[in-house]
Amino acid sequence: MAGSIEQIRDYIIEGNKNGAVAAVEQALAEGISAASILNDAMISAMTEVGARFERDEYFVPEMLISARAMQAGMDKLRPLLVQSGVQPLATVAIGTVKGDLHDIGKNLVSMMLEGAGFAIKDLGVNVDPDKFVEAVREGADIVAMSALLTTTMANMKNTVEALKAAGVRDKCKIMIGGAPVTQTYSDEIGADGYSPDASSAARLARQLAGA
Ligand code: B12
Repeated sequence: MAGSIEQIRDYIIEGNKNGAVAAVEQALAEGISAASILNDAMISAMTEVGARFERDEYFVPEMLISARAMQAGMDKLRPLLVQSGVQPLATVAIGTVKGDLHDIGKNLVSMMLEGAGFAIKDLGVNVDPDKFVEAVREGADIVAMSALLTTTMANMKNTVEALKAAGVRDKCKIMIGGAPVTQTYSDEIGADGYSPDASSAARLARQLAGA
């Protein structure tokens, strides 16, 4: 049993997508629970991938390849997790702000958050502030915004203002990121946190969710 878990973990860390899917199927056939596969293999693997990134042993391409292997495994697991009533840590509504079409970093953050045990509602790119408001009304606990252009960063502030105006600011935590974004900017616009990369984003989200 421990062997299958170890194998899924290794395949994800190596970025072997087909191997990860086959190992998840094997683990399920052996009767290992979806919750155990999620916690002991998927989350554990993505935590290790994040640690390697922080030690400069992995870079964005390696992290993306591992995250894709994790997601392929998650596709098998997701329906079973829902069926067995496993609760995510929290729901994150993530999107690239209005006017901005860059989504590589946003997608990576999204995958790392899913790998850390969060449910993801991906709003895509060029996301209007009202769409974030709607997502919070529908139950998102965390709003995660990405911006890669100095000109679109202002829409992070506009989204915070829209959440306030709609009376839902206190129903969610707000985290922001993207190459031009800083902690100072996060403080300035009244977000709850900033992180510079996908691995620290997962840590920040856990902290914001109190997990
Ligand atoms: C790829 C790219 C594009 C692609 C985007 C493809 C796609 N699907 O995303 C295309 C070609 C479409 C593009 C278009 C443009 N681009 Co462009 N692009 C880039 C480039 C080369 C790489 C960005 C990237 O993907 N990086 C890799 C990812 C993994 O890193 P990341 O996005 O920074 O994300 C990490 C962190 O920032 C963080 N993070 C990201 N989001 C979030 C969110 C949260 C919540 C958290 C916590 C963390 C977090 O975690 C991520 C993972 O570690 C950058 C240059 C650069 N080196 O950044 C220019 C760049 C961002 N682009 C730029 C420009 C100017 C443009 C255009 C205006 C060009 C034009 N004249 O048409 C258009 C704008 C289109 C639009 N409206 O958005 C400028 C921005 C300048 C500025 N300061 O405003 C840059 C910096 C290039 C430059 N040096 O001039 N671009």
